Amino acid sequence: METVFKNISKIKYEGPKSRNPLAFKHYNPAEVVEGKTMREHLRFSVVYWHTFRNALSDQFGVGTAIRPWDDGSNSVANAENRARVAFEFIEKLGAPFYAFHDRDIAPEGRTLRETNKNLDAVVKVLKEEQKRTGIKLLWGTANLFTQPRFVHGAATSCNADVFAFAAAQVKKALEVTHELGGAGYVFWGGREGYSTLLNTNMKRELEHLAKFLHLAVDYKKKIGFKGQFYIEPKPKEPTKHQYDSDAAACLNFLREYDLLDDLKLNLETNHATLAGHTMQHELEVAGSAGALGSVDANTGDELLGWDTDQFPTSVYLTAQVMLTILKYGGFTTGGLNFDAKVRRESFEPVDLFHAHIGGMDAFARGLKIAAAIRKDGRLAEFVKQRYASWDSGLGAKIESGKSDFTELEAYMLKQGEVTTNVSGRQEFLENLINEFI
Ligand code: XUL
Ligand code: CO
Repeated sequence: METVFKNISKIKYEGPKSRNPLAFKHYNPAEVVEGKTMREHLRFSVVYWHTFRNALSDQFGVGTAIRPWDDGSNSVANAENRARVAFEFIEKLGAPFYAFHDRDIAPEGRTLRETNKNLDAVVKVLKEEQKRTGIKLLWGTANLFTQPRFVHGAATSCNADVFAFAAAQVKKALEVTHELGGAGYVFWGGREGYSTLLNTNMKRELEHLAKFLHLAVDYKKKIGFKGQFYIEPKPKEPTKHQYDSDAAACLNFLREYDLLDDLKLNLETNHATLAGHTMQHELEVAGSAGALGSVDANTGDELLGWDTDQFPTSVYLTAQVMLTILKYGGFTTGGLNFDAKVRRESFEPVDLFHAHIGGMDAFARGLKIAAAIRKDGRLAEFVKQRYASWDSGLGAKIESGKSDFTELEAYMLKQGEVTTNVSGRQEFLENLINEFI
């Protein structure tokens, strides 16, 4: 099948000198970096919601997107056709994965039964297209935030019936993700938070969220779904305070409710920004806890304070992200999922190609730069040396639990003062990174 993008041929790697806007300059899928191909390292994924369902509206204006294949209706036939177009796009782009919310692939019906039937019809098409193209599902998820029933949240709603509806919806979403061979499943708590504490029993809501996730883990085991579960941190939007606000808060929640063995984190760059962190910080927090699962690869706008979900173009950012991902051993089940949309002004179908090519090239460069920094070794050596006082003598004794306050006091009383501090050399290190960019 080739219909919609007939004027665009398969996107190829042409190298850094190419001036073809519809070619990769850096993403060379078969090129080996640190023993793995770029394709294996980066595991790019196209998101269904932004790329095929986002009309590009904003707070002040209606959607601008021109999508000739979409008849604008909520019919199942339109959804099925859209699914085939989506695969044509992903195939031409050469991304190995995609991700979806249940409600962006198929329309909601009048009842849950009808909705499930709609979903089954589109899943059948997705299954055929996955088989035809070899494109795989990185993760599935359920939209538990758009429909008005979720006004007070889903698992954390004050209304037990809403919890039940959300459970039924996630049950079905897990079944279809399993059927499509999904490598993972994401929980993003769209409205799991609060707008005012005046009407909120926070403890009870958190317990319900934990209960919900435990029930999902139980069901996953019951159906034999082996994909990885992830929780996706975000501090605000749409609620004023989301419970899963950042990587540290998520890990604390998972630990408190005995869920740490079953969920890793799906970290999103723009969410890190909203939380007042860098993406590298979030990756480091997750990585050091053994919970770095997957990445929603986008970026925000420094001048706008909301979740703009832009495609990543900063090589400095991608180099830092890849440096941390490589440090923690690279992706296993996860990948770089473009949870990103084109700007409202970029309304033509070809813009979808430009945006993804740019993001893939930015990450391919980031990967190459990170690998070069690691090969050079000076950065890692600097960090190692910085902690050298812990490798022997008193430091090693403290780390191994063989010292106590009495000994440390005696040691310091003898020394009188600390005379061994050296510079952190931040500027030197920033210059070092720039040598590679
Ligand atoms: C919302 C967001 C979601 C999740 C999946 O900000 O990032 O699209 O990635 O529900
Ligand atoms: Co996301």
